[in-house]
Amino acid sequence: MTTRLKSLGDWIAEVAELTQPDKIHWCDGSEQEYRALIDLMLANGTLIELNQKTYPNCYLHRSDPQDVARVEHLTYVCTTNQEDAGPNNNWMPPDEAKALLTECFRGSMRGRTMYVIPYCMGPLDSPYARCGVEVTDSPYVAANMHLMTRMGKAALERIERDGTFVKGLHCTGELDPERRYIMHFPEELLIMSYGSGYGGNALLGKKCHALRIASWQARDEGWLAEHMLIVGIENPRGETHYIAAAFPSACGKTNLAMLIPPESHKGWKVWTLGDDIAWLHLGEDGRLRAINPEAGYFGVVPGTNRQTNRNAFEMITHDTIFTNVALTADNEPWWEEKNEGVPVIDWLGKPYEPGNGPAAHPNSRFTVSAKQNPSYSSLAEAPEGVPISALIFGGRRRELAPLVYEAKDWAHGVLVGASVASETTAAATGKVGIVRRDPMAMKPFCGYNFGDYWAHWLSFAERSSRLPKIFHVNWFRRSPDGKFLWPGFGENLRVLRWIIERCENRAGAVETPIGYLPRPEDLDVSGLDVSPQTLEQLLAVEPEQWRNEMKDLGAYFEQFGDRLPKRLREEHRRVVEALG
Ligand code: OXD
Ligand code: MN
Repeated sequence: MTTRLKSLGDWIAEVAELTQPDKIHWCDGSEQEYRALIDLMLANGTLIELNQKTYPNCYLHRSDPQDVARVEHLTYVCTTNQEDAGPNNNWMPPDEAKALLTECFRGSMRGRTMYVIPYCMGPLDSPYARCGVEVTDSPYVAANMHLMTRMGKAALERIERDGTFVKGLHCTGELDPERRYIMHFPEELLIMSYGSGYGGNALLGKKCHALRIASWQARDEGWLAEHMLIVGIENPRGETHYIAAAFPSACGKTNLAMLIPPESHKGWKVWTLGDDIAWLHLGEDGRLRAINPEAGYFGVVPGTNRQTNRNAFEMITHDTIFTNVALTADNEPWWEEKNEGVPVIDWLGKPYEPGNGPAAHPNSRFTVSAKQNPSYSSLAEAPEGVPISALIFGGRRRELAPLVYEAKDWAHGVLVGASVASETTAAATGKVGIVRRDPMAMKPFCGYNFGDYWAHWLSFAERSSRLPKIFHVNWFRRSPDGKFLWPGFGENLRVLRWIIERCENRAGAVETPIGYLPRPEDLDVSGLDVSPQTLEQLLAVEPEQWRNEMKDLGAYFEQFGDRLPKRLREEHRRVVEALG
């Protein structure tokens, strides 16, 4: 396979000249090709075959122990003007960044095969989909891209028709954490990633393209690329509302996206469209419509069990690539809170010793095609996407944020999104458990200045009067003695139900300075081990804590200077005044 698109052919020739691979393989996306990639990795030891009786077509990959998460401090947005990347991004002048990376890439594929992966983010026939081509020397990346994107022949045909694509150049390199760079050049629709094989750094369709580059394209073209799951919630009357929800990494997006209604909610169903990224466009009717640009899940494994996420638990029993999990004596994958089996080999391949820390890496992952999900929505492939009734923001906060609240209007909702803060998790390198600001859960992913991004969000109110309502949730609030107040997981449907019923003007609420909250009687907690006192704690708005929060948010906003939209400042002031 080659291409009739000259710009693509020329770019591949240029990359091959620079990197000097032994062979060039154009991926066609076929099952035979996937099989051959797996066989190659089994033969060279990059993959380990798992128990094929209980886990057919499942494999384990052990990454370099120093290459297990996204590296935000080595991720750059290289725009001509530093102001355009904003204080929310690391920045380097494009020429300097390219010169640095060109030296890394020079001759870097000698002795290796270069895979050319044409891919399409979004359904192939969707006007909202956008394409890219990733060039990589990693068969692990090629196999993961097969599961995560629509890649190969059909994507190439679309690229040739469109005549445009995002360029993504990836090389595994020496895996030296000191020589690792994830660079974005949004003005040229170009990504260069060197020195890491980890998903978020190396599967360029995901965070690099579908969020950082796409958020830039979206601003230019009038849409939004967001770090959001998409689900359909069907009530017992057979009506389905679609919602999109943004949470920082490893805060349970995959679990929420595959939620199984609890016993108390017979007749309710949850349909998954996406677990990580949503592209949102205004439809002709003024409603916001969502597509999931991805075709698979790259989910956090630890914590997945029959109770927390039965759909995922079943989905990953076949045709799955595991990365950095532990092994049982029966050669089955094992992870913390799997609640069955016993680990004997840890994620590093060493005999498991409880004193050495967790058996599976806390950021160990599964890669799997979305089609394996038992709750996969029949509209997941709809080219026009689904209409969104509610947008939800959430964070992992042990105090302050109540279980749920509703923004007063769109502009206030933008403030609510901009105020997201969360305890850090193992999805990125660095300290875990520190509260940091993560506006719209996009801190690591917004490809331009947050000030301009909020202005773009605000502008939607001028373009439509049928926008979704905006909410904030916090499943992670704790009692003073550190216990989670809310049971979470399937029971989160009770909160989603209030949200949906608010969208239908059928649920009650009380107005507070931070937004509308359910009164205790507005939430159905029947059959739950949640006492009236606990519910009160879950729904409490502590003015003193909120005054401090707003002060902190105000100080955070200052760094955006003139780029901070006036309207956002006004919304902030309004809440501060209401808090007294
Ligand atoms: C992810 C992340 O992998 O957000 O989805 O880190
Ligand atoms: Mn994510």
